[in-house]
Amino acid sequence: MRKLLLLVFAILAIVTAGCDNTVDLPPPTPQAGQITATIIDSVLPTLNVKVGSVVAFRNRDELPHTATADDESFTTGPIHENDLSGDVSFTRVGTFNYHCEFHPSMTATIRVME
Ligand SMILES: [Cu+2]
Repeated sequence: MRKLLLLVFAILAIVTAGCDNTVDLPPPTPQAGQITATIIDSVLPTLNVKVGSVVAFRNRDELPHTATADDESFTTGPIHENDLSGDVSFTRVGTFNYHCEFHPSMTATIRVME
C-alpha cells in the first residue's frame, strides 16, 4: 500500500510539474473574410481577425447593444434583439478595445493581425 501511495505521489509530481503558468501559448489563429460575431448574455466577443476582415455583430440578447471602439474609430450604432449590425472593416493591424455604449461594463478586444 505504501508503494502504491509513493507511486501516486510520484505521478502527481510529474503531472503538476507540467502546469507552469509561464508557458507560451501558440498565437491564436485569426478568422478571416466576412465574420459574424455574436453578442450573447451581455458579453461582447473578443476576436482575432486577419487584416482586411469584415465583422458584423449579431445581438442575441433582449437588450440593445453597440460595438463601439474606445478610440471611436468604429461603432455599429444600436443593435436590437436578433438584429445583425452593419459591417465593420478592419484595414490595419492593431489591438482595438471596444465597448457597448449602453452598458460600459461590456468591454472586449479585437486583435487585427497580418
Ligand atoms: Cu449593451
